[in-house]
Amino acid sequence: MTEKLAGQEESSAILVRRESQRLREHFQKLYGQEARIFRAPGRVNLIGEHTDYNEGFVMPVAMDLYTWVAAAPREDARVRVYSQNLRERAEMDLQDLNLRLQRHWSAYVLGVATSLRLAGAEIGGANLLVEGKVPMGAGLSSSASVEVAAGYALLESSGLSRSPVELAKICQRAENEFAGARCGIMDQMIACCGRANYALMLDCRTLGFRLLPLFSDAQFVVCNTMVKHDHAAGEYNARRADCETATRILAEQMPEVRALRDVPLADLERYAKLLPEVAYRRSRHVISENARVLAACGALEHGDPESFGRLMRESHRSLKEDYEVSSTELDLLVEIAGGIAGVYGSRMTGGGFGGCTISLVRSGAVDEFQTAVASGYQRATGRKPDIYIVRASDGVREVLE
Ligand code: GAF
Repeated sequence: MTEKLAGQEESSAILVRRESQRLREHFQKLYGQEARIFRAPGRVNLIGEHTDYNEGFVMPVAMDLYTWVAAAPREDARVRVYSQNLRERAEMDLQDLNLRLQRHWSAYVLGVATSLRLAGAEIGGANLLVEGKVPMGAGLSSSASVEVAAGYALLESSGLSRSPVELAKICQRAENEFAGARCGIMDQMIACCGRANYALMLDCRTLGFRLLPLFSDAQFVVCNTMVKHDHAAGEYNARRADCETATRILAEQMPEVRALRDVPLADLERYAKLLPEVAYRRSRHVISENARVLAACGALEHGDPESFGRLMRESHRSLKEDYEVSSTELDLLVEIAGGIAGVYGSRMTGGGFGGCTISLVRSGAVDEFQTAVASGYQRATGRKPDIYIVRASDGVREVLE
């Protein structure tokens, strides 16, 4: 390990210890109990957008931004939660599983408790303190990190365990049924299965995955437009409905089709006239994006950032023109990045309508990239973008420090 890296590891271990100590003390004040500490990461998707709910391929990385949960069991069957971000409390009785759909922060925790019970995990009551460090509405999956951290903490507090894939499914169900977003499985899977230094190449049909080491001489860098995707849930669900319409029509012609994943581009073109124009374009994005993820997997394995970058640029164009989930600010960040030396490619990442871009940058050019993006974006919009250099991290864990 180089001297600089050793120094970084040490300072991050100190920060982790300090953070968990602070949470333990806060928990003691809130509930008068000793807590165990857990954390689950946010994520950034390298490529493969809006493919997960079409049973396709995605390539996310767990980021070193986390939701932290302090937890301890209770004697009764209540789950009590305090959100440090919102300074609000919520609670539920585990005997009552009739939680109704609610667009409220507590759905991400109480929905998971309900979902765990519905999946047969006999969790007991618990006190929780939740503190999210993943920026909200930035497309870095703060919600899945809350769900997974809370779900893992609830299981552990009851002396139970579930496989990472099972926990991911339980959390996805909570988000679909109680938070009202018909999200796919990508975000929960990476929050559960992420691994330091690796990207996850995930098949969203089988939930089988491979861990791929990142480039040794290029870095992924995330730039935040600082525009939240607050009102995106309706648009997201509408995109899903477009894909379902297309799948239904195409399956009438090709009975083996279960999802857009099963449709070759040539067949989409052959039956294009049968589809509403919008559904055709949505399908063209999904089908071509799946092919791009498979190609990107090869580029990563062969240490070929040039090809990876080209695929990222194509992905952005497709998301902007065919899937229509980009925004003026996302397009601007991509355009600025495209004009900077040492940038292989750039694209919006996550659900869209705001949030972040991801760029692949030659290692020696990262400092200059950050300065140029920040000044270019600020000049054009008046907003200062947050910028994160991606450090691929582990999935949900107990913090023992
Ligand atoms: C959101 C969803 F939660 C994911 O499931 C995925 O569909 C993504 O948007 C788009 O790729 O993060």
